[in-house]
Parts: sequence; structure tokens; C-alpha cells
Amino acid sequence: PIDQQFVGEAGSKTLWVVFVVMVISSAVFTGLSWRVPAKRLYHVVTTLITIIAAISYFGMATGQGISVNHISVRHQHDHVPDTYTDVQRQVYWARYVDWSLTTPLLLLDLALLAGLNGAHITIAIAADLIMILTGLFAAFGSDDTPQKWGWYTIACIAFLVIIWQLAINGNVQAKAKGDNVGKFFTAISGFTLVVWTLYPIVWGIADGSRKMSVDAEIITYAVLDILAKPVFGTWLLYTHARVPETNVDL
Ligand code: RET
Repeated sequence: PIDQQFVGEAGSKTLWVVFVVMVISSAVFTGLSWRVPAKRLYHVVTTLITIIAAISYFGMATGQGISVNHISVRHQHDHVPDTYTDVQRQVYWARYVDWSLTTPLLLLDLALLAGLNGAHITIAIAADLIMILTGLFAAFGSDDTPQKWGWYTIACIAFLVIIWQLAINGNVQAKAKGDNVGKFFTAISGFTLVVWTLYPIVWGIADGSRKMSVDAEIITYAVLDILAKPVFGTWLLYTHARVPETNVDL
């Protein structure tokens, strides 16, 4: 038997909705950047994030950036030969292209806010790239094998390195910039950690063990992407405008 796990009506509508949300966010963030005379680094970085997401969602909504992965699931029976189900599932690799560009930019926003030094920024961004690339390898791991979950484990370790940089070094540095920045950094990096942690959980249920439909996967990632990009960006840019100590000399 063949089990085809493909996108349906709800999934493809959702991809278009998120595309529109990302386009509108990019326009709003651009408008906000025109209202400040200089010191636009957060604005530029944040706008780039939603522009890249809009581009990636355009590809996925029109059916690009997707590839079909095959898995053969064995069913064992008594006294009769084993049977196999051929599980075919769409893997949206366009997401990994998006994430490999946007998650470093999100980390850059947080690193600038905290005032992390060059070494810590480099470690966080390198760990982030390792996390996304090994996550991509896991998504294309050929079977429900140790190899696939090995890649997943490497990605999770890289994720812990990012959390370490933000939670420990980020908080120390942000507090040194004053109470306002310290409190804001704790809040927005805490929000980021919660939202980001949901990605590997969704991945494990959807791409990893194929227990979630492709439509449900698209909808869950849609909610997470809107929280991680437009909601995060709006919060950052509005607070930045109110709290002058968040300024960076770059
Ligand atoms: C993967 C699978 C492998 C294990 C881990 C993952 C983490 C992904 C994360 C993605 C964050 C994406 C964001 C997108 C922007 O909108 C690759 C799913 C740890 C943390 C914030």
C-alpha cells in the first residue's frame, strides 16, 4: 500500500495567507524605518527577515521548494511474509533556505540588543547555521533510521549552544546596558526561546515521525513563523523607539 502525505486545500490557503502577512509586515517595517533619521540597523535587519520569509512563502505557495521523500514502513505478521507501506511525504525544503538566512538575522537583532561581543555573536550564528543545515539533513534522512535521528540530535545540541549564548551571555551583557534594556532583553529573548523550542517539537511529530498531516504541519509552522518574525519584529521596533538605551553605534 501507498500512503501519500501531501498538501491539501487548507495548507495551500495558509501558505498564501502567510505570504500576504509577510509582505504587509515588510511594508510596515519599511515605513517605520523611514520615521527614524538614523540608527536604522534593527529596522533593516528586521525588514530583511520578513522579506526573505515572503519570498520563501511565495515559492511554497506556488508549489516550489518541495520535494517528495519516500519511506518504507515494514509491517510484521505471523506466518505470512512482511508487508510494506510506501510512505511518500512532501518535504518543504524552502523552509530551510528561509531559516538559514532569517534565524541568523533574528539572532543578530537579539545580539545587538544585548551588546554581545564579536566572539559570542560568531558562536551563536555558527551554531544556528549548523542547527538548520543538520536539520535539513535530518529531513532527508532516508528512513526512520539512527542516521536521521543522529542529525536531529546534532541539531538539538547546536540549539543548546544558541540558548546558552542568549540566556547566559545575552542577559549579562544586556543588564550591563541598564535596567530598561536588561528587562526588555529578558522578555523578548524568553519569548524567542519558547517559540523557537516549538520548531524541533513540531518537526519531530511531522517530518520526523510523520504522525502529523502536511496541512497540520503547514498551519503550525505558519503560527510559529508569524510569532517569530512579524510579532517579534513589531515588539522590537516599537520598544527600540521608546527606549533610547537600545541604540547601537553601528
Ligand atoms: C529543526 C530540526 C532539527 C532540530 C532543531 C530544529 C530547530 C529549528 C528552529 C527553527 C527556528 C525557526 C525560526 C523561523 C523564523 O521564523 C531544524 C526544526 C533544533 C529553532 C525562528
